[in-house]
Amino acid sequence: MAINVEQAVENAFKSHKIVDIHTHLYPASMGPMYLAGPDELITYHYLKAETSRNLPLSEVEGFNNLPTDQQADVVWKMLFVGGTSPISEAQLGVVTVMNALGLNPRADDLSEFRQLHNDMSAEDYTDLVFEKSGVAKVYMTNDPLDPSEGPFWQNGFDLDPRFQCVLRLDSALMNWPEPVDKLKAIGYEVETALNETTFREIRRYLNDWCGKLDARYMAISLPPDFEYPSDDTTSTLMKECVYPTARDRRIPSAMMVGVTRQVNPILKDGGDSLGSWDLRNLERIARDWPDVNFLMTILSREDQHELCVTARKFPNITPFGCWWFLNNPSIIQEITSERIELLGTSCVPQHSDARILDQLLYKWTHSIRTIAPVFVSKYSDLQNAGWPLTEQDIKNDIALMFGGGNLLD
Ligand code: FIX
Ligand code: ZN
Repeated sequence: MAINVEQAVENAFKSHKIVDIHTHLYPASMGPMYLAGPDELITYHYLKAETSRNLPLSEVEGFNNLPTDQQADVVWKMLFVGGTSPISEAQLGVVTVMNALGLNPRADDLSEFRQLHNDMSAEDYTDLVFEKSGVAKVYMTNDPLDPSEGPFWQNGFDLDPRFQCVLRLDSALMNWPEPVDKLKAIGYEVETALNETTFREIRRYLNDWCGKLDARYMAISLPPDFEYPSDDTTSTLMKECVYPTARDRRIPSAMMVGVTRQVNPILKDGGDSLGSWDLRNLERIARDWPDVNFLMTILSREDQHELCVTARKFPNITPFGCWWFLNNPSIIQEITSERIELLGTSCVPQHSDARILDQLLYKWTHSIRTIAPVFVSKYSDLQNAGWPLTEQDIKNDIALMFGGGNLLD
């Protein structure tokens, strides 16, 4: 008997708890790393960038130097009270969050939201957000070389098991020899020259820290001109250190490619942009390292179809998420369709990239609102083609794709 596909997809998403494989979230026990509540939410760099579009250039720096709560007041007035309707994806996100928390999104100021947040402990707020968003686990972005984060790992702290670790490599590998002093300071005898000693010490760093963190994978963000093979320092370190470590430890190497950092530095975190990547580099990487699983997210929309085709050629490539400027309904719809059509279920359709805990309340609702109709259409086609589809089939597929896929838990 034919099932009601729409209902089955809705039920599958309702009954499955999400594993969010890329976020910038941290537990309350990590003190200042934990970001939550209205002031952090409203000063998310996406919203600050949108605010800066409305400010005279001469005022942007002053705005960025204000204390966070005052910045939040400026953003709130500019983007939610005084202006036109808040229909950008980042603005809509705030409305969804406030609605989920039972707050009035047309309030003149943030006082009601601040009150609600201040009245709860960080632990209770975390429970509330996880519960309401249907998220079971989030993967962090962990950098032992970060001056705020490092001491937590050096000194120890209680890690909420809902937060899993990912070793982020940017600051240890990019712009070599900049990382040399930081690595030396924590006991790794790297040299300025990219020689055997340096490679050995970086491999030791990767191994030690993947072990300490029980890292689910290692991740790095790379510019559009990243080439492999190449004499470029980052490419050399990926080849000599990261890929072999991923292979030996049997964890994925995640590459997030296409970011051009700081095209407009005055916007700080909001000042990064993107460019297209030549995916022939990925073909060469996947061919040279058949025993390494590559989790790939690429920033340029132009590259998405080619990424799917490349993944068809190399089973050790798993596309994941609609990253950053792609995390908008029109583009998620397109990317998810082409991934399912070319790769079936062998991809991880989405991650949230949440930086502020509250964002789990909108990023997932919004993504699922867009992704669910894509699945409904594919499962309807399958049923109409004569496949005796069951509700359990759909549940199994969604549990796999939104539970981290085959490579992760
Ligand atoms: O490099 C990254 O992981 C990016 O996701 C972030 O650095 C970026 O600023 C962001 O927040 C995108 O959503
Ligand atoms: Zn990110």
